[in-house]
Amino acid sequence: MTLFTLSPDVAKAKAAGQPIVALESTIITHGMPYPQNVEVARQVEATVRENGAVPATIAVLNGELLIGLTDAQLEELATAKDVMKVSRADLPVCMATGRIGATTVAATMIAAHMAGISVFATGGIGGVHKGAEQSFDVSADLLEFAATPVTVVAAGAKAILDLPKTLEVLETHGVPVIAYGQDSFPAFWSATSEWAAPLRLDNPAQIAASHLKRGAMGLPGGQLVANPIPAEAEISAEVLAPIIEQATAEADAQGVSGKAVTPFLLGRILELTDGQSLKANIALVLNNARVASLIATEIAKEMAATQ
Ligand code: PSU
Ligand code: MN
Repeated sequence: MTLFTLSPDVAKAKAAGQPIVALESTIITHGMPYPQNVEVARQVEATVRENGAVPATIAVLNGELLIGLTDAQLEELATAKDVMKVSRADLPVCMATGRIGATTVAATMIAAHMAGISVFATGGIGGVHKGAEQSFDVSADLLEFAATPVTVVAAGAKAILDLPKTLEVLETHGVPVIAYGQDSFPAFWSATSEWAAPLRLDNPAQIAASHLKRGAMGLPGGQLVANPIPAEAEISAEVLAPIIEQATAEADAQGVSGKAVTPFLLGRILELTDGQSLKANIALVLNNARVASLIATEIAKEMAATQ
């Protein structure tokens, strides 16, 4: 049974042992408006290439799980209607029914691992939502980190989430949360938060070494590398707090639940910040693509040396 299809570029890179960075697609279909979504997806791929790795954007088109998209496929996904938001639970259903699906962090980790890709770059991960003690809204992303051995570079988690509860769940599941180059756990639009990250590493080689050690020890699960947004692109927590509060209140009032919560909040915050949040989002995604490429390069070097 064919489970996935590698793009020609990704197949070539795999055969040559070149570093590859997986990229998710929910950020394209449910995280940003058209046409910025496809422009950003192209910029992210270019950044990966500039930093010495090969990009593999992951999505489902007509039921086919694609590891690496052509430019035409990227455009098709970015403009498609009725795209499924595909997490662990949805991926086989989306494939079995021939639909179009955009992969979340969890599903992208699963697909990357199946394709032998160790590193993945995104914007922010899903986490424990505010009010989770009532709603029980905890993203499947968190449990995926405990199960699937992929190192994910993200800018921490958004302030729409409950950051301390998100960190607690990751700790319970034995997920290494590694701040890159600082002590504080980054909060997506803000480089720092009031919470310290449990771990800190300052260079890509150490992150690669720790990824490989986990694998060699047979520990299931991956690593979360929390990479702060570049200082010049930050939006202060004070500016965002009332906007997040308003968006969250609207979601509650309108009874938004389940998978729809994160896209709803992201869309409202974009409107309420007049697009400022999108600019910051783009800057941090590009920065994550860069760091992920450096980590993937170190892993590829190490694998070549030990073969
Ligand atoms: N957080 C962001 N931007 C995003 C997402 C989360 O800041 O685009 C997307 C990612 O694809 C993530 C998914 O995996 O939303 C999590 O959705 P949920 O909270 O429904 O698990
Ligand atoms: Mn959820």
